[in-house]
Amino acid sequence: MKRIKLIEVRSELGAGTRGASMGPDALRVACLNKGSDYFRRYNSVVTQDLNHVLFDKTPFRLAKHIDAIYTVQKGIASAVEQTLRFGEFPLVLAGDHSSANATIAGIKAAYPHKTLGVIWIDAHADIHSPYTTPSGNVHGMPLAASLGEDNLPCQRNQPDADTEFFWRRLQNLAEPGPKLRPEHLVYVAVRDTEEEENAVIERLNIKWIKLDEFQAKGSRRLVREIYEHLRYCDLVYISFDVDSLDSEFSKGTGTPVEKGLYLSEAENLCQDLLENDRVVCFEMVEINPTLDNENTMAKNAFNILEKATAAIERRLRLEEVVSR
Ligand code: Z70
Ligand code: MN
Ligand code: MN
Ligand code: MN
Repeated sequence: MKRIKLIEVRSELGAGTRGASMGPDALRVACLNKGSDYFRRYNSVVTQDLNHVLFDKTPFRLAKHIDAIYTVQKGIASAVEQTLRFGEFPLVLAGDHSSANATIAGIKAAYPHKTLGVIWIDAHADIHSPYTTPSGNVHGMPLAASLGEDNLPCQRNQPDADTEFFWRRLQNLAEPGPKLRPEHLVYVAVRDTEEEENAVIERLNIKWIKLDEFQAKGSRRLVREIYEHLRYCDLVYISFDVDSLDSEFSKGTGTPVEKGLYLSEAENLCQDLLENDRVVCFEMVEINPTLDNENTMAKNAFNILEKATAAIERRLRLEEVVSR
């Protein structure tokens, strides 16, 4: 790949609290205040948002605004696919985490015959479906959509036919069928889950690295283990939800959760993960400046983003040398 391209997703339709659509802009402000040329260095594309529908009451109680989210996701998937086809590295800065289903679909659309691994750094497992969701917030569902999983053994809701229609569309975004296999998914720092999620994680035997294991082994060793687990994957996508950080550093997100990553741990983790040449996409989500004080969340996230980006750059330069 030649260079990095930023894909900015100013949507918050999948979140339960308002404001995450301003996350990418909060990162821009953090960049300007730091005197960094980050957002001048990279080309960026902004995908279509439909945030005006937030002023309407959604008929989809078990997957709020899923009709508009489907439209937003088509835009994200096509931007990610185009970026990869153009030989560039898509770095997605999104509002709410429902975007990740579209990012995954876009990667699979660009590389239909390759096996994709996903590293999910988050306080949450985001593996609910409309059949199990406690909230109806679609940012709690992207992995179930990508896996093609409904988790019917744990069913506790009965979505109506229209909800099911759009849920199938999300599961079949860009191309029909599941985009991800459960053995190719790794959770890091996930610590706030519901019973239904625990059950499906166990049934599918998904690898789950908890904080104490990360801290005991250290980033380097953990990263080696993660890539060993993903050894049959041709490509890897890394999804970074800022609520993976300890709540001390993440007041400016919808649901801060205690006992999370320290800033330096997140920086090292992202840096070590991104040095692997199978990584084709990185995403950062869920910054909500309206819940914050003095843009602290975005400042913290921007520092991580700079470290992550530097690791991608090192890799791209190496590839360039090798290909010459
Ligand atoms: C809960 C639900 C959630 C944030 C995802 C929470 C989901 N499991 N929260 N991202 N910030 O409602 O599905
Ligand atoms: Mn998430
Ligand atoms: Mn989360
Ligand atoms: Mn919870």
